[in-house]
Amino acid sequence: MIEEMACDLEAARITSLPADSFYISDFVSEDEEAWLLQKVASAPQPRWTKLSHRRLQTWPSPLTKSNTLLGSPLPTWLVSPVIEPRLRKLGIFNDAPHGAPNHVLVNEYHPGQGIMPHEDGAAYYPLVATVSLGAPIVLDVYTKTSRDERDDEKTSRDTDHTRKPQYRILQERRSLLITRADLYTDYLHGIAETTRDDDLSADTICNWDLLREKKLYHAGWYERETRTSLTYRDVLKVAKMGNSLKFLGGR
Ligand SMILES: O=C(O)CCC(=O)C(=O)O
Repeated sequence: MIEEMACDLEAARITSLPADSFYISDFVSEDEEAWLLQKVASAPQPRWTKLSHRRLQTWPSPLTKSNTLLGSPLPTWLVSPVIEPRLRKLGIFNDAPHGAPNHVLVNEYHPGQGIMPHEDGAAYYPLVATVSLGAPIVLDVYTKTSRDERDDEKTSRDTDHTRKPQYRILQERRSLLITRADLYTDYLHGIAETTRDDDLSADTICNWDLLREKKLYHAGWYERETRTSLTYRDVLKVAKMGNSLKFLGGR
């Protein structure tokens, strides 16, 4: 199944979205999903950053204030099988400065939790590959307004609960979602803080035709369960190990 993704990225394109996004519903197997979730769960407690609406692990380390990654390898469980061989075979990171992801955020959402509309910003090459584990979730995509361009308005954006998404992407467990280019730079994305995703149909979910288990959503809704995402990115600025002390404030 997964090995035969045949590197056919075009077949996975979400055609109703602005350029570019791709959805592969069967990216990791059930065994791999269970193994990855166990790896996330077995990370030492200090690895978790507790935020008000989710918790987060940052691998290999958080970026510095100047958006620099202190160069060190990702742990092997985040490399194989997701990066090697699968993302490499898809070739999506070929044009990124480091040719492969060097940074992974692990997000965990319990029912009722989410993430406010935001953009991922200039620290990264404009490409995110997200592996979803444990349960489905809907990612909302919003058109960026001129107000969003102004940093000083960030707070009001974060508290604007009336804002309606322009597109909705259903991410099934075990799937891969790739967003890049205009969709990365010109839009915001977020996840609603709800215990149930509803109004699900071919008319409202832009990757409906690419779903693996449409029948699960035929009632038009599902109850949220704990969902974990692995978001793979390429950080543009990387400090070589020898220079890391400088970034950490050492001599
Ligand atoms: O969990 C997700 O799919 C989205 C995460 C996200 O938006 C982020 O880490 O910036």
